[in-house]
Amino acid sequence: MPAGSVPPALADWVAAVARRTRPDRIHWCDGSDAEYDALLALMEADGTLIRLNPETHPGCWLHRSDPDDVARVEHLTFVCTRERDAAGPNNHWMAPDEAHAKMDALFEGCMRGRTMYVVPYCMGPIDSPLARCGVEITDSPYVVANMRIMTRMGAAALRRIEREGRFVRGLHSLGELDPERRFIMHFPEELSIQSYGSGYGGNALLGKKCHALRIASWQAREEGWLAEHMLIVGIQTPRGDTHYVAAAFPSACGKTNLAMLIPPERYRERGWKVWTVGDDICWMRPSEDGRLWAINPEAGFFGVAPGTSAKSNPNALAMLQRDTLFTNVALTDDGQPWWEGLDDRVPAFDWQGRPYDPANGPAAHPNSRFTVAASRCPSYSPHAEDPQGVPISAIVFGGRRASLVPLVFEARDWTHGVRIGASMASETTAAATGQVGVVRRDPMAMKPFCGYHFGDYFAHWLSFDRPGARLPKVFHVNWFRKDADGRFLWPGFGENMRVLEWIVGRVEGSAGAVESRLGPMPGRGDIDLAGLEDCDFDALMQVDPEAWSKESEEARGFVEGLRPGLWRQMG
Ligand code: SAT
Ligand code: MN
Repeated sequence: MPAGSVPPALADWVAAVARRTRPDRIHWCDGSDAEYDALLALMEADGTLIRLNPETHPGCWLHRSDPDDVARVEHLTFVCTRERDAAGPNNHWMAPDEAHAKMDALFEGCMRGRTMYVVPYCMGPIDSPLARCGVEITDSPYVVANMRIMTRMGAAALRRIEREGRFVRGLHSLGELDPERRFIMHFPEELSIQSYGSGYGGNALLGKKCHALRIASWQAREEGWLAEHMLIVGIQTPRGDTHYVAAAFPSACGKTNLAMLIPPERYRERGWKVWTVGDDICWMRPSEDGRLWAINPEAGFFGVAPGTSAKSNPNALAMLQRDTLFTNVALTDDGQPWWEGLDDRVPAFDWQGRPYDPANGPAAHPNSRFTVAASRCPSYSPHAEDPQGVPISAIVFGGRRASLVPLVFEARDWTHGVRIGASMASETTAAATGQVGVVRRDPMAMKPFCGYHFGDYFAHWLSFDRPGARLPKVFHVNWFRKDADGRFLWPGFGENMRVLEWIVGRVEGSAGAVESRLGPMPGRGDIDLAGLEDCDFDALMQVDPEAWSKESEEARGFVEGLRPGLWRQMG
C-alpha cells in the first residue's frame, strides 16, 4: 500500500480483485521516474521491450505485440447496461450479470506468477474541474508504462481520488492473449471496465477509449457535457488572436497530423501558427459565458506511426526522437525505428522481428504506434493544461471519402451541424481489426466509442442549443477525395491550413461563401489557392445532386431508425 491513506472503497476493491486473480505481488504505482525506470529495466530483461539506438533515439523502446493482438477488437467490445436499449444498436450489448459471470471466470487466478499493478490516474489536468479520475488494475507492465505517458498517473491522482471518492474502476489482464478468450466490457452504470486477453492500446490502456470516451460519454450525458473523439488545436491568426477548433475524424484518418500541423511558409511569414492541445479526445462543457470550454483528457499521444514523416508531420518526427515507446514498428540494422512513409531506407527487421522481406507485407504494422508525452511536442499549446480548458470556436467533422463529399462546407446552424455529424460515414482503417477501406456510418467518429444509444447521443448534442448559448460553428471536411484515376485531389497535410484559414475567417465573419444545398461553401475567391495550379478546385467542391440525395436518404433512414422523429429536429 502507498504511504498516506487509500480510500477504503479502493482498498476493498483492490483486495477483492487480488483474491480473484491471485497475483504474486501487488504494486501501487506512484508515477515516479524511479518507478518508470525500474519498469523499463524489468521489461528489457524479460524481452517485452527492446532498447532502440541510444545515440539516435535516447530513451526510446520497441515493443512487439502478439501478432494476433494489434488493433481494437470492436466485435469483442461490449456495453453492459441493465436495459438493452440504453446501449443502443450502435453497441454490442450483454446483460451485466452475464458479462460479470463471464469475466469473473476469465479473471479467476489469471495473475498467478505475475505482479498486479494498481494504477491511479487522472484524465485531464490534475487541478481541472473537467478532469475525471480512474484506477486501472493490470498485470501488464507495458500497459503501466503507457498509462504513465498517456495520463497523469500516480500519487497526485490518488490524492484527488481520496478527495472526490469517485473513480472509474478498470480491471485488465493480458490473460493468455488468446483472441478466443478476449473481451472488453463496459459497465457505465457501475463506472467500471473489464478487459481481458489483449495488450493492445485501445483494448488495454483503459484510460483512453474505454474510460475517456465510452464511460465518459455516458457520464457527460448525465452531467451535461460532451466527451468526443476529437483533436483540439489553437489557430493563431496574424492579428494574434487564437481560435480553438475541435475536429472529429475516425481512427487513423490524420488527426495527429492535423493536431500538429505546421502552416506552409507563406502562412508562417504572415504570422499564422497552429498550437496543439490534443490529438484524439476532447471533453467540452458549457461555461457561464455560453461557450463550450474544452480540455484534452490525455497527457500523451498514442499515434499511428506509418505515414509520419518530415513532410507529413515534422513536429511528430521531432518529438519521437527521444523518450518514446514504439509498438510494432520495423527496425533498421542500427536499431532505429522505421515505418512505411518515413524515408527511403530499407529496414533490417519487420514488426514481428523477422528479417525484412517485402513478400511478408509491410515492414511496420499498418497500425503500429508511438506513445510519447504531449509536452514533447514542439507545438504543444501553452494553454493545453489550463484547468478551465480552452474555448471552442469551431467544430469540424471529417471522414475518409474517395468520392462524393466536397473538401469543406459549413453547417447553417448548430442543429444542422448535429445532422452533419450524425450523417458522417468513412472508409474503415487498420485501427480496428476487420476489412479496411469499406464505407461505414461513423457519426461524429464515435461509432466505436459512444457508450450509449446513438439516438440519445444526438438528442444530447441538440440539447446544447438553448438560450444564452454561444455555440461553435460547425464544418465538414474531406481531405481524401480522389479523381477517376485514384489520385488524391487535395494535397492535404500542411496545405490543410488553407481550409483552416477559411474556417477561422467564417468564425470571425471575414470569409465569404456561396450558398449550397449542403450549407455555405467557399467559392473560388474565398479560399487561398495560390500555388495550387494543379489542384482541380471545381472537382474537389463538386457535388453530384443525385448521389448526394441518395446519401442523405441513407443518413435519414439511419437516424430515423434510431429514434423516430429525430431527423426533423436536426434542422
Ligand atoms: O487503439 S486506440 O483506440 O487507442 C487508437 C485509435 O484507434 O484511435
Ligand atoms: Mn482515436
